[in-house]
Amino acid sequence: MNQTSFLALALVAFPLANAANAVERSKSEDVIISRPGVLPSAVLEMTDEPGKWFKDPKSGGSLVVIKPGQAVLIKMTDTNTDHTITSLLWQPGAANFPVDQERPSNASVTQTFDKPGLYVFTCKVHPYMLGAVVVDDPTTEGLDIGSEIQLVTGAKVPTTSDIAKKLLRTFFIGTTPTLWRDYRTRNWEVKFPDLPINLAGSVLKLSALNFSEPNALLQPQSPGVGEVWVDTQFEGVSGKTKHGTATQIDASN
Ligand SMILES: [Cu+2]
Repeated sequence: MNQTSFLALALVAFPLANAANAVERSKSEDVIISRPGVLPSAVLEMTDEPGKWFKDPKSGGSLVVIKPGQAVLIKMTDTNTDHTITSLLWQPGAANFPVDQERPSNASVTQTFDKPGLYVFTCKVHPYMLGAVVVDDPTTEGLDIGSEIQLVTGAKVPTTSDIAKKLLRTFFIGTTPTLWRDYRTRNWEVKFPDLPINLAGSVLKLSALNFSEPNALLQPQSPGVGEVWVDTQFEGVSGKTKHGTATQIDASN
């Protein structure tokens, strides 16, 4: 094939491939959204925006609160990449759980939640992507986190345990860029809102999980050799619309 006919083929094939994608995309979404009797009460939209990987279009946050029996639509209409919608932790015994899309795609999910408590989703390709649903029983005090959480590792832990509190902290820090650690400041101050949460019937404020840690940089004991490459999909750079950087560091300096 000569160059001209290759170019012509590429020009024809490219829009066709895009059109095929678009058709498939809307088809899969339509099928899921129009599932009889399941109308989502909230939406989490997967994005390429650092921290806002699963974004509630209403609040801009990564957590939606619904009532038992309601459904959430998790959709991938605002991302350039394929993902999976996968449960990271959920309520033990909850119907239709865990959720796991085996392969990355852009297929949406409408998920119904019956049991009050916390549910966290991630993407198997990008495990830092986190989004949460709290199924809140309106008759109880505070936001229902549940009494236990089932982890994807197979372990089941009480929500009052240190590991559960660590996971809560990790979720809220990971999805709130203003809480990310900044070594230019003296201390890493993590302050959460005074939001009442209900852990196994005991109500405490999310701010009880606040902490402060010194931002001390440790000097290596022996000089480095060669180069270190730091690759991040989080970092924004002015003038670039897509996030992500690769930084080369001379380890001997
Ligand atoms: Cu992903």
